[in-house]
Amino acid sequence: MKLYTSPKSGNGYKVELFLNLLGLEFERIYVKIDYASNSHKTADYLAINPRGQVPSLVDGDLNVWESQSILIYLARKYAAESWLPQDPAGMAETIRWLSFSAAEVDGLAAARRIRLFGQDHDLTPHQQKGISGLKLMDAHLANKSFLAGPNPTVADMACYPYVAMAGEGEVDLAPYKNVQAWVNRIQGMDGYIPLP
Ligand SMILES: N[C@@H](CCC(=O)N[C@@H](CS)C(=O)NCC(=O)O)C(=O)O
Repeated sequence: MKLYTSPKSGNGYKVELFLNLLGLEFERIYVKIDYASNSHKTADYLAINPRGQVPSLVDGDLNVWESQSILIYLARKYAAESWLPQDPAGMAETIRWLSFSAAEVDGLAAARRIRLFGQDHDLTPHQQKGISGLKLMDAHLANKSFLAGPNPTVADMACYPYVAMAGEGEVDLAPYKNVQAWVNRIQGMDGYIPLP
């Protein structure tokens, strides 16, 4: 398998983390992202990922792009069922948090992008969106070890990177004790890797 990612990409990291937790072998290929020139959107790379973004996973003849979609692919193909529960309620709960990762958690990602890559956007609305998500997650995690129940699922992989790196977008995790405990739980898992 080949994973196209970039060193600071939280979306790439969620896939790389999951691959490591599953103990799967893969080749990491870095794509040099340049937001100013879009020079990474080459014809060759657009043939793999029509958005020209990272991450993309190539497994044999199959190109999978969009990080949540890659997590689902890996879970179905290579992981125990608990990573993507099959029962209707468990699957609905898991998919809900995958959606959440692309909504409120994406506010934290956008705030980080503005700070790290100097994008000329207003930070505050993205931080506020992320904070509303952290409040909701913190209440949800009060009596749960992981987002979709007692076991880790792809939902935890999807949400983890940008929540754990919220500080890089100047959002303080200190008020969210249950979120912090969840972050620590993921960091304690066998095969855990920090952002490379
Ligand atoms: N919805 C996409 C977002 C991917 C994304 O925003 N990737 C960033 C790096 S984290 C990227 O490639 N940015 C360059 C670009 O948008 O051209 C996913 O979840 O995979």
